[in-house]
Amino acid sequence: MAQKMTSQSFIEKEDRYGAHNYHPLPVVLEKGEGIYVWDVEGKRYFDFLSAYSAVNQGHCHPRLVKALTEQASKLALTSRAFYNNKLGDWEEYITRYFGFDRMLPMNTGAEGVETALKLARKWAYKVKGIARNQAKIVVCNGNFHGRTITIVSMSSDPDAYNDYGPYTPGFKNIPFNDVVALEEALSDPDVAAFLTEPIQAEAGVFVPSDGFLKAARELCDQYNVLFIADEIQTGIARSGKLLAVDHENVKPDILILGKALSGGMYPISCVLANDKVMLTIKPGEHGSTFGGNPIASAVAMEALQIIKDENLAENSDKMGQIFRKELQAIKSEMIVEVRGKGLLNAVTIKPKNGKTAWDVCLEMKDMGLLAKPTHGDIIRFTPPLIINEAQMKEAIAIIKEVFKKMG
Ligand code: IF1
Repeated sequence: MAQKMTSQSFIEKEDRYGAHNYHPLPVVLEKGEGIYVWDVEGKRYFDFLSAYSAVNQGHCHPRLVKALTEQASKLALTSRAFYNNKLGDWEEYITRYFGFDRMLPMNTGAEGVETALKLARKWAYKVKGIARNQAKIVVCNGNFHGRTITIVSMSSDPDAYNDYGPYTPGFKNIPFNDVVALEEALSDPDVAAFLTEPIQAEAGVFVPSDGFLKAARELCDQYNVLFIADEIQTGIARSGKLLAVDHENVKPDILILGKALSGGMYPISCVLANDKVMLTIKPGEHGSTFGGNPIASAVAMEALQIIKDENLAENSDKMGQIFRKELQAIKSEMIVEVRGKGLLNAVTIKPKNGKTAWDVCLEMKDMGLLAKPTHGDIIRFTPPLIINEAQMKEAIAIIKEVFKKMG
């Protein structure tokens, strides 16, 4: 009889045969349902990472499983060489949902960002009238937009950037949340676009000052520059509103979505824009084998409808307030700051007795709650948005217990 494999054996196998581009927490998951995941030993955990906010709707949401399996057993992929009977429905649905003229479907977040960059450059040459190959795109230090060569070319994080050159030119980095630097950068007539995350997530959940996004929008209008919002992580109710730009009633010219657009079922991303931008790209000038396939179309529509039907933006806002209030009340020398919006939150950790954020995460794992440290001293807390108050209180009790133990 085959013996059941233990966590350790799965970890050793990945370590032996996989590339070493990750350093995961030592937990091996095999099942997920709602806000919970289970490891191969059958232990249950609160998932406070949600696959980096892809699983906003909760693990294996029954409506998403149904949408995926029904469409998978009928028609999975046609390519865009032919029409399919789902893509138009999704395009109509999502453009009405977010209020744009058109949508362009891709798969991963990085592809969505690349698409937005290409659109901005096309627009620069076809509409704004920038001289060929001169267009610049302004980005923020501390950004995270993905891992392609072009995207890491604008990264200020040495881990993402170093040893991947030569780099793609055409980017200008400025500090995040700095209106003065932004105006100076945008006043260059060769600037096509300003690309930003409305809240810098990977950098450690940095929420800009109130008014920054609005000021950025106004400056983009003033200098005839496109405002591109990367809401791959902040969007789809994560920050307590449908989009993080909604906190300041700002509408981007180009909106990039990914992650929770599929509720974690499948890699789905897209870019939304109005005619004047989107129609600058003509047939044959951009595309993807899988983008806009029938499964993605069916899953994405259902994933967005769940957000509305289950009032997840409202719940995210409410649960986020409880989370921050309770965590800010913890008396621990290790907690430097608790910050965030909705259920996109982070805690900055000061090491104590040689114990770091990593050790806090290990301790939380042992107590049944999963979260991951970033940049050595920050822990992000981003549970699925379906978490209810009783569950949130239970999770907070675990976190309190851990800090009580560790000081
Ligand atoms: C990894 C972090 C999260 C993103 C924004 C585009 C993308 C991402 C705002 C690219 C992706 C990821 C990728 C994942 C870890 C991760 C991450 F830890 F780096 F910071 F989410 F918090 N724009 N974010 O956050 O999307 O191509 O991956 O689909 O390990 O790289 P992708």
